[in-house]
Amino acid sequence: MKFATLITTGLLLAGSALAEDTVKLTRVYENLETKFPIAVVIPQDGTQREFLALQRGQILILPKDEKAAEAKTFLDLSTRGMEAANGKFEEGLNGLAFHPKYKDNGLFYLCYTQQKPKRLVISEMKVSADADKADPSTERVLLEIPLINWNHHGGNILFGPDGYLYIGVGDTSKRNDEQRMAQLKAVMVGKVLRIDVDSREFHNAYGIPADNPFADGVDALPQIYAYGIRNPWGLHFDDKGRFWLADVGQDLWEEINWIVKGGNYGWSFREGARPFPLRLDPVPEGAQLIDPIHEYHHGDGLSITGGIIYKGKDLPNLAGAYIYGDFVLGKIWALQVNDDGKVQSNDLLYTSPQTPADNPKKKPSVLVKPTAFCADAKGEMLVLDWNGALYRLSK
Ligand SMILES: [Ca+2]
Repeated sequence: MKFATLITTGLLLAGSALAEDTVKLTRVYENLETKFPIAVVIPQDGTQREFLALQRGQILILPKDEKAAEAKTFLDLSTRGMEAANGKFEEGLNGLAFHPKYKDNGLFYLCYTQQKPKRLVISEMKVSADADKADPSTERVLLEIPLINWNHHGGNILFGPDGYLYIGVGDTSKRNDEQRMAQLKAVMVGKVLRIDVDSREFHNAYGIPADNPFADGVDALPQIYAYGIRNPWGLHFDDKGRFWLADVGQDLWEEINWIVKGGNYGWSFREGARPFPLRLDPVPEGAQLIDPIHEYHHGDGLSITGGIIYKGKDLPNLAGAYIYGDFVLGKIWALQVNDDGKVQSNDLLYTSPQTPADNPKKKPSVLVKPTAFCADAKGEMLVLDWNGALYRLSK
């Protein structure tokens, strides 16, 4: 009842100031408990099962019947103590990826936070004899990355077309990259990492791809694939092999980047495609800072949630568009980009009903806070909402 009031008020207050939505969000799985969803991932095992990862440490298998009131629990790590008391906003389970050969080896990968000491854990686990149940006793920790704050650590993981595991790690700074981590190649925070989970070279846990940009580990950690990243949220490889990464901005600009091997994406010398005014030391000579392919100002949104290329059939107008959103203001856009990275169009598709805060300095309450954009088994677009709902983009 409270929610209904909020929505009505929001719509009334919103008035004509908001652009008209060109898509709808249709609620799906409304009878399931889906608090704090962070990803829907489909393993390449032919079953087309949709695995829903929840930030509090559970992985559910979404039932075929979208009206069902129960889902199978594939894994439950909710008693692991992933979050600190003040960490519930960003800590927890942040990433899930299935091995490209999951069908044969039953292996999948998790990225989650742990406390005392605060760290990001990347681990491997195996399915049990029951294909719908993971076996937590098989867990094998690959990598642990020390963190010094509860926020800005990213944590999305995915396999690239090369079969290697990519890990997006934020700068672990509360603000301003105070520790100057993002440019420092001696730490794994503020980076995109790439590791070979099939190798046992590194402490017998994983290997370093021979063509990683700093594979020799001299003056830079060999796990690093790209750097100068603030808080990556939303990693995606498209069919053309392009690697999309949304980097959450701090004061003014939210970014969409195309990541290339060894690339330096600027933070904290730059925020978006401009100098970051709070960093006064000079950019090292010869440094090549790569600007985002697209950015938006904090007048339009406050925290980017990266998405994926739309490949479904229901919304032909969106064919080939990169669908992404803003977590704080509840917006969804479609970005069309040339092969050379030049933006052709950026259309606002949807704006969540919202209620302005009493205090104008505070953020509004929005109904839909997108945490991820994921393809369902038919290739249609699911929008995951941190407030606890799943939606499908529809006409
Ligand atoms: Ca950047």
